[in-house]
Amino acid sequence: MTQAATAGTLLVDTLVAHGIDRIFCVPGESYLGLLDALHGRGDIDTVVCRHEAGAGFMALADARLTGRPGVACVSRGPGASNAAIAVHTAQQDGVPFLLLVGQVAVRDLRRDAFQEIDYGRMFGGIAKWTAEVADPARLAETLLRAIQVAATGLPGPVVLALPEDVLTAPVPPAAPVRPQAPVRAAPDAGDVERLRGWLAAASRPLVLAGSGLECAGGRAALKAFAEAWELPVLVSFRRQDLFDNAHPLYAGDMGLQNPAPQMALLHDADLLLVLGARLSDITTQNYSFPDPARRSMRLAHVHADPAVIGTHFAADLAVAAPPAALIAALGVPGAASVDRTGWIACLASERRRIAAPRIPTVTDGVPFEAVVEAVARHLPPDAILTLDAGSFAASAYRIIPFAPPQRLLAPISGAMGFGVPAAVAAGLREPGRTVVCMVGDGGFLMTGYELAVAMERRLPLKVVVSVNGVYGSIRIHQERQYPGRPSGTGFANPDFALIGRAFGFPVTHVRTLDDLALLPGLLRSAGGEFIVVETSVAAVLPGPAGG
Ligand SMILES: Cc1ncc(C[n+]2csc(CCOP(=O)(O)OP(=O)(O)O)c2C)c(N)n1
Repeated sequence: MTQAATAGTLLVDTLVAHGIDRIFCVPGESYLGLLDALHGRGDIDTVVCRHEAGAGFMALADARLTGRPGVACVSRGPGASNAAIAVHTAQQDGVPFLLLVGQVAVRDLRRDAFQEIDYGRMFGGIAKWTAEVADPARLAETLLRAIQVAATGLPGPVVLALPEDVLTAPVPPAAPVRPQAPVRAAPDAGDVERLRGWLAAASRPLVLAGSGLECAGGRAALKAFAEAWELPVLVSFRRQDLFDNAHPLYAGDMGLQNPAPQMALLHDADLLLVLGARLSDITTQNYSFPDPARRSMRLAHVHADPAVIGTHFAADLAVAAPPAALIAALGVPGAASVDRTGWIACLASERRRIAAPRIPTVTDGVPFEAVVEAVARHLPPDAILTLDAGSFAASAYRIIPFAPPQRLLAPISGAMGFGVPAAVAAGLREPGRTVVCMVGDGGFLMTGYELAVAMERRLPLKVVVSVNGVYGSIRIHQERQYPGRPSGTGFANPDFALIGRAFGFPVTHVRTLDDLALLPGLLRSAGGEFIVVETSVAAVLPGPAGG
């Protein structure tokens, strides 16, 4: 049956015109008009999720893989509340995200109608922009702005509330909103010349690379730039996949707490060139790096969004342009005059020291670091690794030597529940690649049921569940601050093997270090694998074993 032109169809046509070929949803009666507009469409894949947090996380992971806004559709009130974690994560991670929320009918707006929420107030503090389309005639312009806001500058979440009667309202037959040309900002020629001089003269330069380089060609541009100019590269928090970690110029990542000897070395840099990263608390080690009172270190900050420059540190040179544009403008260096070999070697050897596995001897299970070490050695070169939040993940950030095109999908926000949905989205987006998810028992029981989507779509995910019966990260903090007084951090577990089987996965147990010999085969297998690791708690707690 031919579809009458409604605001719902205009919306879907506009998403498609912007290259959006997949949306993630949990249905609601508040947006039946949008669901109907999706009916029978071959150009957009509707992924039906089991919880709005899962839908939102899938949309964020998809956005990180495509560079386009991820889209989740959820119902009003309860649905939008469940999706809030994804809005927060998109904001903290700087990921373009459109959350489309069904809303009560226009006549009931602001009457405390059934399941009504004023989304401007609800998401005001975490969304980049929130809008409610109360007039179908304003849908097109609102969509254009929503996509533009989500995707430009520092990308982020946009929430659109769509009253149910607006979605079904007829609109004049019209072409979908056309994508506008990309907004290009170019670096100032004088700044480029100045920076060329600084880069040529620096004895101890450092590049700090961030999400702004997570774009088509960004990683290749960073590599070519670092090699041409002989620049060691640090990556920002949880962005290890921007640069080959085995490259002699790799200097490591900015983590939750970098070791003091490494920080002492980094403070010795005489030029810090920040490319597409925000200088936020973790990346700056709680605003201590660079030293705000630095005397001998120059700071050049390059970011597509001027609003993130100069927030905590006065830059000596500030460029509001995409980092890849600056790299292109800098071109190639003249003849090298400064010998940086010693500096580069020091940074690399410090990084190697940090990355060396430290597997303690314990008797209460497998130290998860041993699992990570095995994954590090056998991760296929095309792999996408998704990490949930938890103590099990700490060594993955340290040890796994990511190398493009490998990808790491892990939220800067530290949101639990991201790992499994992100793996599902990655499996859908990159069917030819190996997708591995590592998740704790706590995190798995938050969103692990999204494996139902993997089952439905026959995605051969490799899911590694670290089972230790505690919210380990929090138990570690608790032991440090309140030794011997565990409270609110332990729990009983279901039988994870049964859960894995219920979702159609073959299950493998890892109970001893010897069982890890199975891992290479499991990572290479053609089908899905569900690996249940009986993880030691003693290995990570403060004390003789955990250190
Ligand atoms: C949604 C959410 N709730 C709570 C937290 C706080 N938190 C961070 S890590 C963690 C424990 C994770 O436990 P688990 O998944 O079992 O992994 P483990 O730390 O034991 O390895 C908690 C509760 C969080 N980051 N996100």
